[in-house]
Amino acid sequence: MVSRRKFFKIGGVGTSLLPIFGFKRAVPFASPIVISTWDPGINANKAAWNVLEKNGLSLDAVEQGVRVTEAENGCCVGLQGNPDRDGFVTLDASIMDHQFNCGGVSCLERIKHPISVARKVMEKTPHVLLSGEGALQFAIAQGFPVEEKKLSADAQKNYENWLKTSKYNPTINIENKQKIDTPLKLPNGEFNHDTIAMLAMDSQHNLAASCTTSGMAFKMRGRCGDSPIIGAGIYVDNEVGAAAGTGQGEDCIRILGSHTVVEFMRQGYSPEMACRKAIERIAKIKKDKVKDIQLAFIAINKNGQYGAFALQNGFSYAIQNSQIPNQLIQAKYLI
Ligand code: SD4
Repeated sequence: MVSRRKFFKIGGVGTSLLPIFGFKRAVPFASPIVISTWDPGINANKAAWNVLEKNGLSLDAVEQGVRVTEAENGCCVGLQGNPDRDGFVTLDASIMDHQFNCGGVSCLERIKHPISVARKVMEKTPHVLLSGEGALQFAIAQGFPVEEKKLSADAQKNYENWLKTSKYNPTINIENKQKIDTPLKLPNGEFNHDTIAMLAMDSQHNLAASCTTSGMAFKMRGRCGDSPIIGAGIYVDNEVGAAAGTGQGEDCIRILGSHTVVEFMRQGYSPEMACRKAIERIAKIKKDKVKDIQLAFIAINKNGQYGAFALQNGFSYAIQNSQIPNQLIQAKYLI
């Protein structure tokens, strides 16, 4: 058994040796571990950790974790999020376990916990993704309560504001700029956001990922982002690692971002470097339009090492493992 002190020592060496030795366990596992996107990740991590510290499954942890954010007061994830340009809140979510089982829903309306519907898609159907009316019918058949079609007070205000011009220019993570100029704090002190993605490794060293979002504010009706698309919004390969993306969904889909990050980790890159390389790929594609978008990734590898990287300043992620208490970290960024 390796002592804690020794762990940190070996951990440092292990990190630098990783590109040479690949995944030959240069470091002991730092598990359990949970990592999630943006400031609301702090509260979500607490719920995930409750599962992980009792030797629960990473799959349960990532579901329970993001359910907190889906229900959180004043948070834009879930039914409290901003609507599409026709005034409907449409939700995307996905989940993936350590055995390539995965499920998702897109454009789901009036269901409080799309992440749990995504899990049912994974467990109860031969499919991976259900969308729109069909997803809703499936949720109802699975016993999920249907909520009233109603915008939250904040979303109503935002929508009315947007209707004044109805300019179709959906930009993701403009809050990135707001956050720096005029921080919008929630009553509980956390920053508002429309998406949460989470990765976890449990004490059995099994990985899982989840993501849930109200998507891009004032999007076209029927628009589906990266979050429910396996390989784009989330990806898990239990031999290598797990990754998740947030930000401009269309650009994440373009490079199947989360899968790309996992493949970079397979090549021996650290989680942070793997995220960075995926971001660099997007930057190269977007050329002079790169400043118009935000995109970020989080990742953990099979050794329990974690990392993140963003295109622009303003991306935060929450991390907790057996050595590090739950905390928020500002990610490094490219431009
Ligand atoms: C989407 N990727 O719908 C999501 C939104 C997001 O931070 O992650 N916002 O495109």
